[in-house]
Amino acid sequence: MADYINKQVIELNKVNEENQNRATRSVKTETQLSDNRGNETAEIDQLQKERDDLMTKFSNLKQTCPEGWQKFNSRWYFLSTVKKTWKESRKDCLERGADLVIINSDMEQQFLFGVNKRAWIGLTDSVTEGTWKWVDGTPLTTPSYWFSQQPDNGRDNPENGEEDCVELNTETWLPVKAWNDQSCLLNRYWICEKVV
Ligand SMILES: [Ca+2]
Ligand SMILES: [Ca+2]
Ligand SMILES: [Ca+2]
Repeated sequence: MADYINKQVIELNKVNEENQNRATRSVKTETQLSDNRGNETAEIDQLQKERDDLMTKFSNLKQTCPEGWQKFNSRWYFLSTVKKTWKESRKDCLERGADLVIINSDMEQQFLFGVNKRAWIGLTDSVTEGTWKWVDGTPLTTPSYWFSQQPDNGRDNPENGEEDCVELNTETWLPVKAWNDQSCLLNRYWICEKVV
């Protein structure tokens, strides 16, 4: 009988010990899991940070180098390298997600004068003779930068034809006196403008 009881006690102790071991293992596993979770969270944070850094770099890159464009006062300007009629020039700008340049200030006028090319700008009186409108439909109000005697609509001489489009003539004239109305069918360089 005593033997039997002893055996049972030993057996119970064994079971007890095993249970304790199991409990210890389970605590260890839990710690391990929570450590892993911690590592995963850190890894996700790191990846998100890397992604944000790359997004910033990418958008900076986009801002700094569209081919052939230059930035001035949060606007982008494209100066063509070939010459076209006013209408074809405008079409090219629209295809670039822009439009022919609209000049809003002395600073912009001075800047554009600096491109040093005879170029079309986005101003025309082709709808109503003598009523100048920008390509966005707004009427020309001050400031305007006509050369003296301009606009003259080809001196209103029918032999010269109508002059309904505006070129920036930077060859010899003053920066703030550089607009000339010209026949829209002549080929000129052109300047596109867009907001980025
Ligand atoms: Ca403008
Ligand atoms: Ca005209
Ligand atoms: Ca003229």
